[in-house]
Amino acid sequence: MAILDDSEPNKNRGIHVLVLNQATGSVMAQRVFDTYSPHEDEAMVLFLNMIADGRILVFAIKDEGTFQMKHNAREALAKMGSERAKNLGWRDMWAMVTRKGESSLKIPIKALAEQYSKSTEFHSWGAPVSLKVQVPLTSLHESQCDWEPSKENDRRKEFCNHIEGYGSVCSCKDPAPLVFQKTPSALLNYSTFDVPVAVIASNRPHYLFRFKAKIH
Ligand code: MBE
Repeated sequence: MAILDDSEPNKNRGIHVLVLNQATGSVMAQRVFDTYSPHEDEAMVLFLNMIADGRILVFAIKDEGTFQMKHNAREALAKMGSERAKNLGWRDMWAMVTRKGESSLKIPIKALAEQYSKSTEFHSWGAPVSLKVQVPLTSLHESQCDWEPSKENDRRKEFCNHIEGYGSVCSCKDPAPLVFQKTPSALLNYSTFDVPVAVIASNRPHYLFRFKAKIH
């Protein structure tokens, strides 16, 4: 079963990242960062940082993934077990499967598999790479946070077991609230209520969760 097929040429250049659930193998997030272009490497680092420990990550370059990939992003990939990230160059091909390591532990992480092929001259690409790797699944219990039982946390568990990339919503230690007061008391003196709000996410719903508003 293919979990990603992106064979159409001239589309989705850059570093592709798939996040798999370590207990079920299902795809929890899929992104592509066009690290040929500026600042996409910064977005990639932000994304990688918020992924829960233990997730399985699959990386692959399509076309070009290094022209604007700066030190921080290379370092982030190296910390996740890549032995090649620091030297990846123009039109090199690269793929890696790794497990997101425990950020708190300072143990070096080894990738489950990594392959690299060099572009030998400016006008050509590295030869295709191919990885074959078997990843043992963990138990469901091990794969999720142990939030205290509540209706809100049941919803959180359901969401966070399926979708990755919403940061603090799925934080084990201090998760963001899912339930909001309808009318925050600080707004009671405002004269306009019941304003309809349209939320449009198109095909990038992860852009919706941006910040937690605090009203004092
Ligand atoms: C581009 C195009 C793009 C492709 C990108 C990365 C270049 C050719 C010459 C130069 C720069 C870019 N140059 O081609 O093929 O479609 O995404 O390379 O592979 O500076 O001389």
